[in-house]
Amino acid sequence: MSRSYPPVSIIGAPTDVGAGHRGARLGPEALRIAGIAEALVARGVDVLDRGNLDGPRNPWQPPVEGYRHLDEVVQWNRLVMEAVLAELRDGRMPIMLGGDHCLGLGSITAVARHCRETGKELRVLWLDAHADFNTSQVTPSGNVHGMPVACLCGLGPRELTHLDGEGPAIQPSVIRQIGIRSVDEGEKRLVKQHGLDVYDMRYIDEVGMRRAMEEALEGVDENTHLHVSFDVDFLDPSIAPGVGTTVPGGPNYREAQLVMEMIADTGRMASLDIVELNPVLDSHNTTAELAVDLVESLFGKSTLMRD
Ligand code: EXY
Ligand code: MN
Ligand code: MN
Ligand code: MN
Repeated sequence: MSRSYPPVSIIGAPTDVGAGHRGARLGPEALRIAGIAEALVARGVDVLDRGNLDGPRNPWQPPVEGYRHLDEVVQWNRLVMEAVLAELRDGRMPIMLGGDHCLGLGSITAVARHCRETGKELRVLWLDAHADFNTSQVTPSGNVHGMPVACLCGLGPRELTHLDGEGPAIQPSVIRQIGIRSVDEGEKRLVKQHGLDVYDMRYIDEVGMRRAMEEALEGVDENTHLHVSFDVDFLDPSIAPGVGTTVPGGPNYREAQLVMEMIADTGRMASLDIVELNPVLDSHNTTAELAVDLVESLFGKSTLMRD
């Protein structure tokens, strides 16, 4: 029996204020051109494309006290938070098209608030080559796309850790990080200190993607709101060159599909970010097309033979 999905709202957040390369601001258009909306409609999903949010331009300045473009990052994240929360309150599934990964902060702050309002248990799957757990003290770059998980857990400037005016959005215990293979030295100490649940590539090599995902999804049930934050640099650069921060040794095509298929099997995904796609670095939009292919699997495409 094929599954039915809640209505989806696509929200474009075209900015690279949190990144060290420019170009992720073009991500939403590249994903639209790769046919993200049409692919979901073909899966029987009701899709509304809300267009793009309109935030500040990228001033392209060096970091100040450990953060680049903090004011702009705060403004973009407020916009994302409000847009995502409005969709959730309307009973829709927001798909936030970044933009760089600093926007996961706004998106997940909204999701966490919605979970508090509805009594759902939040589980965040952070698919990424990076842990994104830097702070201004340990960051090697000052780029806020390397910090959103830390900010969500309360480590960072108050404007970001209290984005919705309340406390930090989440506890580290709600996060499962998959595909990690690049963590800075100071960041590593923080990840350990805060007990993040990390399924790094070494672990995936040793036990296989299936078991890693079974563990990451353990405990997900009918009361879970599953949020997927998909940083496209999660994928091996040989299949996904269109990102600013490639790291070799990521999941291959089938491993990535399996991740998405196992998420689809839970039937609990209720919000999604697709971030860090940089069309300037892509070749013929192939990375965007791969991202759309994987989104189709998130919506049950590859489970066809098991229906
Ligand atoms: N850890 C590095 C930094 O903080 O500068 C690189 C972060 C890249 C973050 C990306 C997109 O996930
Ligand atoms: Mn809901
Ligand atoms: Mn990231
Ligand atoms: Mn990354």
